[in-house]
Amino acid sequence: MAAPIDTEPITLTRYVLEEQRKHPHATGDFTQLINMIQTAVKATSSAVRRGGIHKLYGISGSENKSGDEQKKLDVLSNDLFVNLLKSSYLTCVLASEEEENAIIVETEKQGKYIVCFDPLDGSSNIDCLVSIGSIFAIYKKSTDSPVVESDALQPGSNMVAAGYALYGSATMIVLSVGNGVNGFMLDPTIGEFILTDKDMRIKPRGKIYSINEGYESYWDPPTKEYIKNKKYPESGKPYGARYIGSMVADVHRTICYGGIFIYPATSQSPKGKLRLMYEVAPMAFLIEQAGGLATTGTQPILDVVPTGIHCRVPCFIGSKEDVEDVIALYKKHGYPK
Ligand code: P6P
Repeated sequence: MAAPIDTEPITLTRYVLEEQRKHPHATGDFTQLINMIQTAVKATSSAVRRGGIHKLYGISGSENKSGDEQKKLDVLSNDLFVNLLKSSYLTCVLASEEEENAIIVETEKQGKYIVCFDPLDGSSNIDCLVSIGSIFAIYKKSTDSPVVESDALQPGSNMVAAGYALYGSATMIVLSVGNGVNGFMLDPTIGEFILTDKDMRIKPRGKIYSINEGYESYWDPPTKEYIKNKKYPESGKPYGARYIGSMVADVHRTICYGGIFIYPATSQSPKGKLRLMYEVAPMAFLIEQAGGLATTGTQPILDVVPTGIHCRVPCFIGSKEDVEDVIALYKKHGYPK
């Protein structure tokens, strides 16, 4: 028996519209912007799920039988986000993981929003069907001067909204517009994102740590001591270890189950691997909106002023008390050096 059609669905569009009505001066632009992002996610979801059949997986520049150029999924997803955001007439700067320089939207199409995004994060996992995701952060242009790339270089504390799409066993958008965190599952039968996880909150302390243990020899002393404490606690049980290697999936599990996700500085990458603008800062915004914490070890992630659109930062994000343990260890080891 098919589930009955919900005649009163709280769709993502309806949720954002209701949030808009809480702001008397709202113009409806933000609602429209989220709708454009929704469309990019729906199209990316469709491509990800057809990937193998249409040879969209990590093959670059291959040609299908009809000679059409096959785009890699991450290139296809980037094209979708760029084209839909530009054609919204609501954006002025786009900073994408896939673009070396920020895209300055042509003057006649410019709007007040700046969107930083990783269109398909974890794309190295595509070919083995591990869950991947899209991540986005939304800012407002804060100057009246002509649009330049540096308009995007704002600290995460200026963020207007952030979200991610998880292309997992289902496709889900997790979004915060600064008023808590809500999860919306894509119902493919109606092509709408439906509110399924209202007011998502992260536990104050979890029982899971998530880090790539293969790089232990490269970690700094606070990280080494922290993970040792999780594996060999002075009292109580050790934490469980979970690492998918796809940030959106690891962070989503952390919000759902509690615990901590870590990509630390290493001797090989002193600033870590993950990028601030379109990976770490949006996830930090979401985690803190859900009641968690996000630090570089020595500084709140949302306070970090970007030095460039692809700058990297170490990150410890998750349950408040777990992240506070990390901060205490960095202080104990005399950081910042
Ligand atoms: P490592 C995927 O390539 C990614 O950008 C993130 O999604 C993920 O968290 C990280 O890199 C995994 O990196 O070095 O552990 O393979």
